[in-house]
Amino acid sequence: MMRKSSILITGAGGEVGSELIKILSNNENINIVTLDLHPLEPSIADMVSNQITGNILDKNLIDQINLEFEIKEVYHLAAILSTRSEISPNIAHDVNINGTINFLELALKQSKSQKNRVKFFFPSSIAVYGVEKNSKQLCKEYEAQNPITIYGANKLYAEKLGLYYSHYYSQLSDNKDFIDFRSLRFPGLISARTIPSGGTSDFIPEMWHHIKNHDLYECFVSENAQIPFLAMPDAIKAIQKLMNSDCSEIQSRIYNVKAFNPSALEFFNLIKTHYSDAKIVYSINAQRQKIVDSWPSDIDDSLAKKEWGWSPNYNLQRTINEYLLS
Ligand code: AKB
Repeated sequence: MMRKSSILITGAGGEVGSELIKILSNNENINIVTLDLHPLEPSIADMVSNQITGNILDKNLIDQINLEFEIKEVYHLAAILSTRSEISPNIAHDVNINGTINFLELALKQSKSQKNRVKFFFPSSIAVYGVEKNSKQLCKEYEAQNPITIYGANKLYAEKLGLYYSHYYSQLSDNKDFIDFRSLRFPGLISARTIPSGGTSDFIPEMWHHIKNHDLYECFVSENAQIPFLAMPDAIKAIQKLMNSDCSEIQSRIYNVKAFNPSALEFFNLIKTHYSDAKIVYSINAQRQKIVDSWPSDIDDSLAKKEWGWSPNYNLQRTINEYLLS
């Protein structure tokens, strides 16, 4: 039986997955296979060829996927985000690490059977960093890798696993089958369509959506909280640009990307110029504040600019005026 040539997206129903599907499905020649714990929204489900509902830890299911499809690219987006991971660190480890290994192994099997390297996209995070509170360090990729969360530690180790499967897997044997691993360290993301949940960067997107819908936001961090962000269309653009780059361009394989980094107060003040009744109350959650304080207030994305020509389309003004308000 001929296996269908496909791309596989895990965590496909999430914020990033559903936006990625919209863009990738513009290419009619791509067979999109999705895996998510829950059924996709009908409008997104219509855009994919095979929707699989199941768990990324289910090895029998992954074996079936391996038999049925010829997978050219994996976008492994399924993960438990930082705040939720702190509530259940064991589950976070299982999903974020064992789940990732399951798909690295799948990509490896596919690379072997196709005799061609399968591309593997992994969304990493600014959570891999750990800096002093109020530090103004503009973190480069190799600096300050001292995460204080299980999620950050998971992301950092998963990056290392990806590099291992990409460059060194079975290095003692002659049989060198590798995958083609590529990863972005995403900052906070803001989408016009969805409100994230379970993350710690959620205060900025929550602020936007709560004020837009109810004029009020109860903010779980202080007005000075400041981390980098990216509008969702730029996150998708970055994934596509990285995945379409030639192997010779992407020497580093793991890259920071960001566009703007307002403090909570700065972001609120901008929202207020559009929603004059907007109100904010600060009801600080000390644990979540500590996590945000441990993340850099800005990151250096010059490596991505240099190696594969990364540049965001949306600065903060454009994000609000031309994306969120449109
Ligand atoms: C989270 O807050 O956990 C994520 C992230 C920054 O990776 N959005």
